[in-house]
Amino acid sequence: MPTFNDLAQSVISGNLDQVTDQVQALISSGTDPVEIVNQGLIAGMNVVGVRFKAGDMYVPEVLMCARCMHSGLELVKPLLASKNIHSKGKVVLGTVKADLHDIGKNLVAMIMRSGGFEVIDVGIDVAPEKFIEAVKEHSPDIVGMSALLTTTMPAMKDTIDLLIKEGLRDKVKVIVGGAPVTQTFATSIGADTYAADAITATDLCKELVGA
Ligand code: B12
Repeated sequence: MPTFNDLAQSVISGNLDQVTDQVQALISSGTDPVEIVNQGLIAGMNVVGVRFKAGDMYVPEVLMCARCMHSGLELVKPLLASKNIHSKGKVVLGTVKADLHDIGKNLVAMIMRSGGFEVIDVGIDVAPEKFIEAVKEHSPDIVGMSALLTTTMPAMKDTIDLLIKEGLRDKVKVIVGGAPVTQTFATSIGADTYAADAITATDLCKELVGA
């Protein structure tokens, strides 16, 4: 059976077949899907992040790693989703305008669903107006926004400001996240809360809806 480290290494090397085989082997052996994600897939992606920043990896290689991550997540998804049946609340979740990073957002969606939330994933590069449209259409309990770039973080504030302008701010709770986002930033833009990872995000959402 592969170790978590083997899986992380396969993500780092962008080897899609190997990632698929190893995730499947870990699932078959009864390994906790949350551990496969955290200790294998995310651990690998964290190393990719460090190397990318240092200039040791380039965008095409990172995209290969992202593909591996995506396929791995797709394999564990059904296991996570089957854990809960009753909806604890509805979340509209998206990556903000001009930001195309979706791995973290997808993970948050997956863990929230496994925690019993109905998640409406509005995708990437979501303009404030599109978030508002989704709020009007779905009447969620919570709006979740993800940003991975310092340049796109202000779009979170723009979205909250538009919620206020449209008279919708009191109807939803707002949670924000993504690597550059902090609690201080979240507070400064008027979000209800911030979480550094998908599991904390899900726990905080339960608190926000009183579940
Ligand atoms: C993968 C990646 C890419 C991929 C994205 C593929 C995809 N489908 O997502 C590609 C190659 C396309 C890419 C492109 C770019 N990237 Co990039 N990318 C990354 C990288 C290496 C990993 C991000 C990731 O997926 N991490 C793994 C996931 C699981 O972690 P996460 O996203 O942080 O999510 C967790 C938490 O943050 C939290 N969370 C996330 N979202 C939310 C939402 C809510 C509501 C909550 C509560 C919590 C939460 O929970 C998640 C799970 O625990 C990071 C490095 C890093 N350290 O973050 C750079 C990084 C984010 N990228 C960076 C840059 C500069 C770029 C580009 C501008 C590069 C370029 N010159 O073209 C472009 C911008 C494209 C765009 N317009 O968005 C910089 C940003 C610098 C900055 N401070 O702004 C980083 C930090 C790399 C670096 N150090 O230089 N990138």
